[in-house]
Amino acid sequence: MKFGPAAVAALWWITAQAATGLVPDEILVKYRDGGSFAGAAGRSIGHGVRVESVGLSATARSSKRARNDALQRRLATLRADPRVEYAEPNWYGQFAALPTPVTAPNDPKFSSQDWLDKVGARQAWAIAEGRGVTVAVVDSGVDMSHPDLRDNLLPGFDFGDNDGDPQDQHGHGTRVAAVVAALRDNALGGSGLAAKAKVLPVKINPNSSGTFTSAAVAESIYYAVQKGARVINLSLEIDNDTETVKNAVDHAVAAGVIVVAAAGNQGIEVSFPATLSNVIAVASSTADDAIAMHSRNGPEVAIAAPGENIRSAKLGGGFDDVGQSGTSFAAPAVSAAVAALVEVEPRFDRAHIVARLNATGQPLIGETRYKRLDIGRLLLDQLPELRPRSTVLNAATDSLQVDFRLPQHMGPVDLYATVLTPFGEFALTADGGWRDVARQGYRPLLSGYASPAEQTGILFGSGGLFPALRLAGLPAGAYRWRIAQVDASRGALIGPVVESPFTLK
Ligand SMILES: [Ca+2]
Ligand SMILES: [Ca+2]
Repeated sequence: MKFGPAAVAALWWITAQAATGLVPDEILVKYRDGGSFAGAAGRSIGHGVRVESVGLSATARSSKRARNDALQRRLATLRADPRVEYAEPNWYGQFAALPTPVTAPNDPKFSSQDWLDKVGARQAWAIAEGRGVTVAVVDSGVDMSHPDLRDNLLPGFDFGDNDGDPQDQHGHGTRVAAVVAALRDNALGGSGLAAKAKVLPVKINPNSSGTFTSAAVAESIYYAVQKGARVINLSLEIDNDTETVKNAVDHAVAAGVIVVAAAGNQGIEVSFPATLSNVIAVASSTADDAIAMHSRNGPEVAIAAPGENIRSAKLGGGFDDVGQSGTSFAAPAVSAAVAALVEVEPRFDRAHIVARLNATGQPLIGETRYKRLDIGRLLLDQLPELRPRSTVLNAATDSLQVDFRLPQHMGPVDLYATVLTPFGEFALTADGGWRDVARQGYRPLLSGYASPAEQTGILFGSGGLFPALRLAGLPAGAYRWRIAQVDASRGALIGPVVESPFTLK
């Protein structure tokens, strides 16, 4: 049996409308002979289309109060007419203003934290700050009574001294923790990038030592998973690859934890554990968006973040006047961004996150394999939620009903829609046809879809915005429908918005 494109045209149509916001029943038509519309208002122009008004240099706005699913057919017919220069749907648009960035916080050292505005922090703070997300900082501990941190600290553990108090005696972990979640707008010190996230301090070094063992790192990772961390930050390098740490990271990833690791400093190749393929390896960028001289680099790096002259919290309660540098401070910026992203997109895994980081990141000078973190764009590009009411449908009698929630401030994105059938995956095309994904890849169905305000409702079906989806004529079998983002410039998949099965009987 062959998958018949005609039989599923209705499915495309509804899917496309769901994602696009067409003005129902309206088509913009321009004839090659620009004078064709003189006095044409109210007249039929054939193909079941009536001219509603004429403007835009002899482009007619045509209207036909007919079923929505006939529009695509009308478009195709009009386009096939040799007199017609073009015919297209009348798309809705939105004003292009972004959510207002939060005003500068009152933290006195914020003005010296240039990197925060560099990565779009104040745009991001209008959307998410890692609320409800735990970031484990596997490090030298954290200054547990630091006034700019303590309210965001969970009780942790000290695997360096094997006690229950992860009090930092070195200073490194306190700085790293403050990059993630120093308290914002508390009139004290500076601000973290995800100031609503909680930090789980896990100490790996004995007392104030600058060294630690791979065994302590592995123990800390298992502990962080057990304590419910969603993100684990590893601003550290180990002299050699170790199976013990690799197994711990594999365990964390299998548990759905995102592991972020510094690429390492003062060397050529990326150091372990950032070399592991299931962590997010972070390089360090400069204020000018070059790769920092101190940063290691290589094919394992997933993203860069500012790592030069980063002012952060100090042992004993203060905040730096002079910044420190290193991939140690770039990694926690990414951990914070991941914490904010999973607050709004809890289903995202490493692959989605890395793709989205790069799709929304800023270009680097002299490095094209990955981008520099832009958390503002990362969070603005939120995705719609679609949820089908039933997943087993009778082709002859049922229609697919889907609840939708379009998030506020969804930034302009490129979307594709496909149906995965027993006969392969088919991508919907703008002209209503189907394209074999296996042969032709993912292409955007539409570009620049945006949602300025949150909307909820039934997308189609009884009481919905659009007519019921008619399934009659489709062969029985297991189907999935998907709507996802693509990076139109590279044709790459950024991540599924929705992937939902349905069975046709
Ligand atoms: Ca201790
Ligand atoms: Ca503060």
